Amino acid sequence: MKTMFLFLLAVLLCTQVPNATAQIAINEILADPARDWDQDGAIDFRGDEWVEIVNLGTTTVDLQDYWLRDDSSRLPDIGLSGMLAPGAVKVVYGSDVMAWQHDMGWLETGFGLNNSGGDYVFLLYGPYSEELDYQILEQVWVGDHEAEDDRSSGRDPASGQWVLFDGLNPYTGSTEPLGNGCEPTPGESNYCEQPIPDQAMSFGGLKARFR
Ligand SMILES: [Ca+2]
Ligand SMILES: [Ca+2]
Ligand SMILES: [Ca+2]
Repeated sequence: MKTMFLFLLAVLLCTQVPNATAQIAINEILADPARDWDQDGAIDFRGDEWVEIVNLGTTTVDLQDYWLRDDSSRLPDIGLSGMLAPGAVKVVYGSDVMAWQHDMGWLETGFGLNNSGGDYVFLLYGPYSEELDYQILEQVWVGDHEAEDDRSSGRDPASGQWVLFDGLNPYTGSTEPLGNGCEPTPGESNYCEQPIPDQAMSFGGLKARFR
């Protein structure tokens, strides 16, 4: 009976331990830059790509042992570093990736996010591994219509759903995620407040509004 009690206590304690790696998440991705996003004075299809991460938890996280890559190989494109406070975001430019790859003595490919056909962005966790056996914390698909000039895909902070920040290059198609009319927000919260155009409101919506 005592053994059973200790076993149940152990199970309870194990399930109560918060998952410290669950706080960091991919927040926004821009795969097809047409402007100088990293502000180095040049527009570069590799250097100006960017991926933003966010700390969704309630404690500051040391980003060591977190890695990002696309779907071209299992090799990480960059190992992250620094501290990220609760609610804070951090943007990683392709030029940051290339500088890191340079320091590692690797090919300077940047993220290499596909502009057509789509691509995955992976957030990985674990100590440096020759075998590349990192834990995949998250993988985000960036579709063909998302990877167009200066459109980013981001996590809406209110709903948690992915939306298309198409303010610089409006998307009129019907493939999810749909555009929200806001410009990309590198290094800032994905907050977007766009008034709903009257012409886009349905008759039912108008009736409800003026009832
Ligand atoms: Ca640039
Ligand atoms: Ca690209
Ligand atoms: Ca953002």
